[in-house]
Amino acid sequence: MTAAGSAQALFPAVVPGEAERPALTALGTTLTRGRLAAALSRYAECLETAGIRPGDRVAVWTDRALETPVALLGNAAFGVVSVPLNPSLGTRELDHVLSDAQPKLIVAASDDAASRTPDADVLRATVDATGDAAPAPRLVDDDPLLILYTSGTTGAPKGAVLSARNVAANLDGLAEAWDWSASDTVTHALPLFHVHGLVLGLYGSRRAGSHLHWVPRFSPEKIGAALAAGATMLFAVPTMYHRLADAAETDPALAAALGGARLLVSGSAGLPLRDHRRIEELTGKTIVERYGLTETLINTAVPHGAPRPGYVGPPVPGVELRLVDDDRSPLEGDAAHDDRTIGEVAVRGPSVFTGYLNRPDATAAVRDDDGWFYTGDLATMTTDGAVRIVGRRATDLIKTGGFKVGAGEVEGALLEDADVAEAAVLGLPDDDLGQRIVAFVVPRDAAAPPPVARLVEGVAAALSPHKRPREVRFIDSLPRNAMGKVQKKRLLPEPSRD
Ligand code: MLC
Ligand code: AMP
Repeated sequence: MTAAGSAQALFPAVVPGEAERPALTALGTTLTRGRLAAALSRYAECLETAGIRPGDRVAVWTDRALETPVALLGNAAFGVVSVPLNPSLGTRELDHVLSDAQPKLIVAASDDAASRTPDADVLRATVDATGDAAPAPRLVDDDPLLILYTSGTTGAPKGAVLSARNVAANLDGLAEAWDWSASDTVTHALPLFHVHGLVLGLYGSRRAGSHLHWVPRFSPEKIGAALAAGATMLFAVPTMYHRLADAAETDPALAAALGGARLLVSGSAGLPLRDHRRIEELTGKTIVERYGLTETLINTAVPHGAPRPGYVGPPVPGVELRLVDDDRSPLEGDAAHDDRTIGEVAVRGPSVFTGYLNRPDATAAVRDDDGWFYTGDLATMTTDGAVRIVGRRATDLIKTGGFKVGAGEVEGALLEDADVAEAAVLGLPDDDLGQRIVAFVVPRDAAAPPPVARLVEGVAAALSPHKRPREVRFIDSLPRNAMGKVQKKRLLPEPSRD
């Protein structure tokens, strides 16, 4: 491994005298800093026994169990590259990820998960927090730390390769913006196979030295309990805040618990102003938003102490950000910061990923020779640098519940059904999910369309349940222009077309 430049550890070592402070809580178990360090050392020994060396790729089924965060932290500390796997991954997507990433080992916290990959080398993870802790060897270097799969408009998801330096630089910038320190307790109920829950929630807590109270399955009650037990920061997607607001309307204890947090952070999709206001009215706290992508990590963040609903904040310290026009030329003069002129967000800096695994073509399409990454997100900017996200270039990218879904992959899965002639998938506005996936399906036989449940289950089983259509509408034909190209916008009700 190269230890380019800095000799700083990715996660700080346990300071004598602080070993008894809580580090990780999940499902009723708390590991202190000392015991967590021991558990990571025991886990690393298991990896070594399994023949794994620093630099190897290890996939982790992200089951809702304490073993999962321990394995993901252990991989990072030991220097292996984690490939997190959504436990609900459908067969087609799982085959793709495994053949693309070629992990040397798969770590599973349950027999269920282990049984899904019978032909692979599987390590059944346990949490053994006994014995001594070896000093954390992983340095902040340019070697890969994570491969995170993320959807595009078409085709199978791509593996974004993030280095230890990408992650460390971004987390240090966020710690500065949010005054995030070892005296904080973060709580979140996010899955550990995406940036939000994994990089910010899990790795961020370790890097800041704070306590993480992970709630493996979201419910307003469990988040309320974690806050009431002393969590100071909450990370959540807008759908969760929407549901928290609904619940807090009839649950004053939940409202008080939310109001007691130091910082409520929303991200992964835009938080509607309506939900901003509801939370503020119910709790007295204003949510701060931050905006990011798997490939770039977090680009902007509203700082602690300066809430600004409707804006995702100025760039995170260390991130260069500018708005560009259709030709990727920077907006100039007033247009660059009049809070009116819309441009595409481009970012540059140490948090931008190293590239897509096995896809130099796709990497070149999003990052230019000067290191600028083009996000596809459309935004305005104020004179003091606050960014407001107003849309996305590609209508074929859907954000539902904070998950990114490519319309093309869902259409492909629908077309696997023998009774489907054509399919077009759109994200329609939804109060709870932000966007809900709606499939417009042309059946082969209009008199005998396939059962909706079969289509929905088919997508869930091939891709992943969160990619399933929430609604299926049968139509006679897809609208096309004179060239025969499908015009999805004509499937929308008039007011949603722009
Ligand atoms: C329901 N289920 C089905 C099903 N219907 N399974 C198969 N077929 C069907 N037809 C199952 C689901 O698998 C799930 O099981 C359970 O029922 C509930 O599913 P759901 O209805 O889809 O979940 P929902 O309640 O809508 O979830 C809402 C949510 C979730 C907010 C909890 O959307 C969520 O966790 N979002 C977080 C997304 C996130 O982390 N994004 C970060 C991306 S990183 P089971 O067993 O699975 O519960 C990024 C960068 C950045 O964007 O800036 O952060
Ligand atoms: P993903 O590929 O899952 O990492 O999703 C990244 C996308 O999520 C971005 O390109 C944005 O479109 C969207 N996103 C993330 N955070 C926000 C936010 N705070 N407001 C609006 N959109 C967001």
